[in-house]
Amino acid sequence: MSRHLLAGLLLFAGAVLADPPLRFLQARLYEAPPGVETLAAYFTIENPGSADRVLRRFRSDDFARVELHETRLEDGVAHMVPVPALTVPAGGRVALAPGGLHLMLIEPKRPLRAGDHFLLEIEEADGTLHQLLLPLRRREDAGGHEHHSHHD
Ligand SMILES: [Cu+2]
Repeated sequence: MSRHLLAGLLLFAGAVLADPPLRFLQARLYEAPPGVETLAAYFTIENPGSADRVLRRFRSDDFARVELHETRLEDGVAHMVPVPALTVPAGGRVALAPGGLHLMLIEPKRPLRAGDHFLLEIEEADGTLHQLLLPLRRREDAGGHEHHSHHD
C-alpha cells in the first residue's frame, strides 16, 4: 500500500470517527383518516456530530412519493407547506411531530394495516443513506385531535 493511499485512508477514518451518524428516535407512522390515502411519519433526529447535517431526499418503495411538510397556522387555518430540505444542527435535534414538521407518505402501493412495518429511506446531502423501519399505528393511538387536511 502506498504512503499516499494509507494517509488518505487514515484521513477518511478520522473523518468518520469525528462525525458520528445521525440518530433517528421514536419513529412511527399514523394511519390517515378513512378515505385518505396518505400517512404521516414522525421521528426525532439527533445529531451528535460537530457539523450540521442536511436531509434532502426521502423515499419508500411502498409509496409513490414521500415529501417533507411543515404544518403552519395562518389566520387560524392549518396549511401544509412542502419543505425542500431539513438541517439538523451540530449537537442538536429536530423533532417531527403532529402540528409541525412531518413526512407525508403519498399513494401507498400495498394495503396499509396497523402493525405492518414500512421501510423509509432518508438521504443526506453528502449521500449518506439511512433506512428506517416504521411501524404503522392506528390513528386513535395518536392521542390527539390533529387536523391533517391535505393540499394537492
Ligand atoms: Cu403533510
